[in-house]
Amino acid sequence: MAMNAKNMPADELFFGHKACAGCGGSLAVRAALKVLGPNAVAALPAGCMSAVGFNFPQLCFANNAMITPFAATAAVLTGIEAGLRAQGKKPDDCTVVGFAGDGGTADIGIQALSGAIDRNDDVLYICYDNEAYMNTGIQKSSLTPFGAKTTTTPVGKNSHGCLTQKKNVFEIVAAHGLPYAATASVGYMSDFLKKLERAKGIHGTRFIHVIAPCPTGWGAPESKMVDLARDVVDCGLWYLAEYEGEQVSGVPGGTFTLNCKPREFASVRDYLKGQGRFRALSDEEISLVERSRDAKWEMIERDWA
Ligand SMILES: Cc1ncc(C[n+]2csc(CCOP(=O)(O)OP(=O)(O)O)c2C)c(N)n1
Ligand code: SF4
Ligand SMILES: [Mg+2]
Repeated sequence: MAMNAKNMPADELFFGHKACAGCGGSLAVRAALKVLGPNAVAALPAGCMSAVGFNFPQLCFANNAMITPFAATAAVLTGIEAGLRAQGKKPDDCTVVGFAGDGGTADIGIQALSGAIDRNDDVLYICYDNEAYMNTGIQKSSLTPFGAKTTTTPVGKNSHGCLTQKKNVFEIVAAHGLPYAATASVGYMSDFLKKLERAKGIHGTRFIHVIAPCPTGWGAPESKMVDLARDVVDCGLWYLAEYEGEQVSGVPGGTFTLNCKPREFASVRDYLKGQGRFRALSDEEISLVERSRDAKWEMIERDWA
């Protein structure tokens, strides 16, 4: 039977950490390790999850875990996997997994990630996306969405928050033709667990991009984090999808699958206005966000249906 939020193992592998209450990133790491099990070997770059997880003498991982330089998550995964192989360990027994933030993945870590995919190293890379550099005080990354207020994209008389669009890392990664990639949300836990199980059972490089709200950076109550992680999917600003490369799907170029298509989109305005970081958005800017969502969905329905 597939794992879901009700039957997932009670054993905790990531606990006692110092994350803020309501942290979506820590929920993603905790859930992923329940699927990957105690033999998983984890690598985490500089970022909130390493900052809250490795506080000497308290290591908050029950499995093996280490911190990597900010840029080097995927390169360190490559090294760990080679080391385990040299020791005669079977990849099925111990998944090598990285947990990196949006900055650590889409900005400084993208070169190492691209290299690991190019070599098709047998590793699972999970990007927990809280949409800014949270650990250093909420600076913009290339996954910060249009309009969001951060300390480097302030809101004031002459500035309107983030001016750039969120980079599509899932499609950039899929364009490499790797065995498996997926998007997920901590608000759709059963879907996330299913994708983790799927990724665990595949060899070669796998990638999961999970949206993981942050009360501190998003300016919303911690009790609303799972709701926001659902709302962003329901209003169409984040889609749940999978890519299976040729070696898994057997189809030249691979296949994309959309896992959830809202019959009618929930309100983008309600999603945005529930967060302090978007409070200054004008009506015109909100309709710009809606138009860009609609253009994206037209592409999805045309190309992936
Ligand atoms: C080479 C280098 N540059 C900058 C830093 C400082 N730094 C540590 S964590 C961090 C932000 C990480 O952001 P993200 O990857 O999105 O993870 P989050 O903190 O949001 O979980 C930065 C800039 C560093 N550790 N190393
Ligand atoms: S700042 Fe955000 S991402 Fe970092 S620990 Fe707190 S809630 Fe989690
Ligand atoms: Mg981040």
